[in-house]
Amino acid sequence: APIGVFDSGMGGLTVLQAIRKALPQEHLLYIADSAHAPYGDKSLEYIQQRALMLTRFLLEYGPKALVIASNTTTAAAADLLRSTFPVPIVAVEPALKLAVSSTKTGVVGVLVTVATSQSARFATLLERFRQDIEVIIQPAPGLVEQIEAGELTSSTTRALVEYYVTPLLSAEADTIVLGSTHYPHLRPLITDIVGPEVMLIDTGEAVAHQLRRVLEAGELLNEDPEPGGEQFWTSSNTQRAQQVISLLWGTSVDVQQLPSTFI
Ligand code: DGN
Repeated sequence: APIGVFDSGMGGLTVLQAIRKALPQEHLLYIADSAHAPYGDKSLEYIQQRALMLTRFLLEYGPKALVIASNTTTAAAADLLRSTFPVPIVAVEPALKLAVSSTKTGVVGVLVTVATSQSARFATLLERFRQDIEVIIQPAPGLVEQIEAGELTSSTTRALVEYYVTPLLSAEADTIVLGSTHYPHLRPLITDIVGPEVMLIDTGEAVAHQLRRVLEAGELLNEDPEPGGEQFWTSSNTQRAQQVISLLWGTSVDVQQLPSTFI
């Protein structure tokens, strides 16, 4: 059985990459819900409706597990999905725990979408860490759009990143949590701007390991020695998605259209 992964668009590919590395035998299904991206400025109800819809589509393939490869969707809909569907669901959350062990100045910046920054789930997460370190929350509207357009190094993208990281650096943050699965696509650009001494932390690997533990616990790991494949869907223009996904995934891939009943 496959593993279903979804995001508002291209961000979850950073998680998919980590899963591919940790679990080379598994067959992976991926939906980029780009027709509805970005989720970061949508309402809670909107994001929940999309999460329910995409999950219903993936369930048609009889997956053994699902991965919510979006911090925004986790914050808005992880509890709802878990209480609605009986399949194991692995979710992604800004990696504050890793940040606590990395920081020396005691100041950590967190780049997130507006929706994540306003969510109750994120507030709860923050409370667990605020005693130990100073956490500066930096909502970063616009970055997801740049990545969706495949603009990883343009001057507009650079100007946005500079604008968002400047207050973090002024406050002496030495660690920046990439709190949206989109942002690791900008790792080279961000490193170029903040310098190599600032740690950038994302959650792809942690999610892949968590998925492995879930599969092991349920005796669901694929023992077949053949490497697994990937299937991609988009809710928006397939040609455009094919270009951007191929760019970000690193090899040329086929992208199918999500059936209209799920868009
Ligand atoms: N990639 C998602 C996240 O991790 O928050 C969604 C970003 C978005 O669509 N705004």
